[in-house]
Amino acid sequence: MIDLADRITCFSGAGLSAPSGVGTFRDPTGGWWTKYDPMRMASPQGFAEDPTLVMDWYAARRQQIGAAEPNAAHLALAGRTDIIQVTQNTDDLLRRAGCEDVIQVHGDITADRCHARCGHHETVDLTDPPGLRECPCGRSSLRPAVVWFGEALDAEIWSRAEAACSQCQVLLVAGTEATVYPAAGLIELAKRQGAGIIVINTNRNAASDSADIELIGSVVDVLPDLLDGA
Ligand code: BV8
Repeated sequence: MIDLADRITCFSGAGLSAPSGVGTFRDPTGGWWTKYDPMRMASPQGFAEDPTLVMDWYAARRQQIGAAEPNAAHLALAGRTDIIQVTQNTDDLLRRAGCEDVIQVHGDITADRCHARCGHHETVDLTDPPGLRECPCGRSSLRPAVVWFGEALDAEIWSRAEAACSQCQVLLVAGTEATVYPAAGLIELAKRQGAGIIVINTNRNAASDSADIELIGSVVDVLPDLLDGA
């Protein structure tokens, strides 16, 4: 199916970065994950309630990502420049593995932006992440340049993700529980347009029903074999 396809898209989630030691939303690796509910922390309400706590939660996640290295799955995907990368992950591991263009539907944890959307946007040092800071515009605080629960996705990024998933002949669904919308809807969109759906996950889940082929296993074991040689 992959060898016959000219247009392949990979739609990935936290399971792609889990082997690099980056905590997922589902099976917390302990620490910050067990103490705080990501649904609360990654929301405007949570930020309004306790902005310092939210920025400390992001600082812990940023340090974890700063200490992480791209894994064999990231590298296998980077080796296939013919595959379009659409990811829910906000980390920079696909980029660091060599992917030039990653469509990040839920934003980018390696940068902060003005919460009042004045336009200010700055990269942060993942190894020494900032805490709560005022935006230079003086009207609001800086917060991670990610999409929180209850926030709209970036329209331009979303339309690129929709195009990549509606025009592909094969959609790889790698390491996602497929429960967060509208992102998870990309799988059905691809299926409706006739794409072959290949799900790679350590367990069966919401994406299983859409799978034409379901490969149960870790991305670091499955993807290098699946993708070797363009
Ligand atoms: C919005 C950034 C509207 C932040 C994230 C229906 C339609 C539209 C919206 C909704 C809807 N129903 C509900 C909603 C609201 C909500 C939503 O979907 N809620 C869910 C929980 C029900 N959606 C939203 O709020 C979205 N916005 O709808 O806006 C709007 C419109 C106009 C104007 C205003 C508003 C925004 C959602 C984005 C939230 N932000 N991330 C941050 O990171 O801090 S979501 C975040 O969680 C991730 O980005 C990702 O999307 C999600 C986690 O999911 P996964 O990636 O799948 O990871 P998870 O941990 O769950 O699972 C890991 C998987 O990997 C597992 O399957 C595991 O088995 C597997 N795995 C583990 N290890 C491996 C592995 N697989 C293979 N190999 C391994 N080694």
